Amino acid sequence: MSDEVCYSTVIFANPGTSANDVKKEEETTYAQVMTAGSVQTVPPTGSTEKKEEEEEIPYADVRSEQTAPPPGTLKEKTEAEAERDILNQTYTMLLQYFPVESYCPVQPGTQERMCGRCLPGWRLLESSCYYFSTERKNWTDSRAGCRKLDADLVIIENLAEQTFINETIVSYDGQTWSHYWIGATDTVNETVWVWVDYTLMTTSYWASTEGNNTPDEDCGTIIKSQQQSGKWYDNSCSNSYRWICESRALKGPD
Ligand SMILES: [Ca+2]
Ligand SMILES: [Ca+2]
Ligand SMILES: [Ca+2]
Repeated sequence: MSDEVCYSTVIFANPGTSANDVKKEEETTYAQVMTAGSVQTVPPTGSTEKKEEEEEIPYADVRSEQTAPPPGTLKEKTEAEAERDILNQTYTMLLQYFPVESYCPVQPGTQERMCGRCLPGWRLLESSCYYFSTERKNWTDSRAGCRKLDADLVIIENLAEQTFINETIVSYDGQTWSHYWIGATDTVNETVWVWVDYTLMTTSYWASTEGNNTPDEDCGTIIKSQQQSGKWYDNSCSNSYRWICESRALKGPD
């Protein structure tokens, strides 16, 4: 029954309208008829000729109506395109500030970029990256070298970090003895050791008798040696040693 054509005629008669007027309106009014699946216009009763003519006309618009996307799909496409444009804009801006070439080198085999959490040649421990130099410079210039790479001299906060750094320098090259600058200094207040981020040194791994300021030593190193590798020394900041940088690693996949 729901597919049957139903129509109704509604006449709003003004107060005072005579019965004849109502009748007149009734004769000339035709109604829009709706079925469950389509909308059709029903011509005035009695125009049989026109009805037949309409029936002969093929449904010329049917094909285009079938191929046109539903309004919902069109809206989703427009939204997706807008989102794509925003993402492209964000990506272009990121390329200006993020060193993509450094962190995401093109792989020789696939020619695709692969991003690492650290710069190539740096070593990762938890959320930090570490660089171990082969050059030698004084403490200030070593620190400047780290800062150029968006890093700073290493801050050794716990035994895990201390062990990792010691194991790395022990296996780093064939040298049996070498000092590496770390980010500790007591230049401002003698015997008050602070890190390069201005935090107070609360955990330390000094060699025995070290941290002694003898004769005038205000910058910290970690030593690679056969006897006491990994121990800390205070040294003259103008000495030339290797150095260790630390930077925050890029966030990896969870
Ligand atoms: Ca650290
Ligand atoms: Ca000192
Ligand atoms: Ca010393």
